[in-house]
Amino acid sequence: MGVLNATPDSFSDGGRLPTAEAAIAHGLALFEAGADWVDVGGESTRPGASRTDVLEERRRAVPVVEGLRRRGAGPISVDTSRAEVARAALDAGADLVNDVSAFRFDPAMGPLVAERGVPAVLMHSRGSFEELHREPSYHDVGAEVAAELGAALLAAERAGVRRERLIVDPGLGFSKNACHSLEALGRLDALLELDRPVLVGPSRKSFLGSVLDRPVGERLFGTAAAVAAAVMLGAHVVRVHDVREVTDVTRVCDAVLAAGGRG
Ligand code: PMM
Repeated sequence: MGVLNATPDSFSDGGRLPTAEAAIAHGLALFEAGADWVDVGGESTRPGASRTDVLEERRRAVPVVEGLRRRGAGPISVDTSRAEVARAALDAGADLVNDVSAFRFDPAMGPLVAERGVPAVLMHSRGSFEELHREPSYHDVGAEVAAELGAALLAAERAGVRRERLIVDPGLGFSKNACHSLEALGRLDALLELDRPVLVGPSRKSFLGSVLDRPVGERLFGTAAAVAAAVMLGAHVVRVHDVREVTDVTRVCDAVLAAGGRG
């Protein structure tokens, strides 16, 4: 899954794609580089970010979805926790919804995803938007993240979404300090028990910076290592900025797994 942030302020790539045309060209390049899927976002969730105006979020994301679709590219997800933005993006041709709040922020999100019959990513986080990067305490990160995502799956099902359309994500860097993120990644086995595909987003994140003591621009090998760990531990999808390089990593991991490398 390639990351396409149409935002001026995302933590690692904010402001690099100032126009819809630049974002569309980058999205096409991500597919060209090997992405099976591109994730378009119009609101930064970086530490300290405040909420983007909903009209502004739509204005950033929807033309990019529309432009990619017009050029025949896809599948495309929209990275949003607002039903209004998700609806407009789905109308413009998005195939699925990626919600960092697992439908917690907007009560209309579950019913929308149910009505449209599209897949969705439920990412683990705790608290409000402003609290996304607060560090809650955990006794057992793996078990608690799995239990809370299990509850999110049930809530989505209650809203009418079919369980087989849902993907779960431990939410590395959200509501977690560096140790929590490493533990959530190391305990992917707990998420696999939910019997849903698992998506992991380690790309350039600060937990890699804490292990390596490197700034955001120097975390490619760290990202590659986290991706390799995730795939070998059973992840099905990885969300990354550096698609060309990471595709080599996932292909080699897949080849090792196919050769009998799993445990
Ligand atoms: N991380 C970010 C944004 N959206 N969505 C999912 N499902 N998983 C993630 O880990 C995730 C996400 C923040 O990273 P970015 O600013 O580089 O997009």
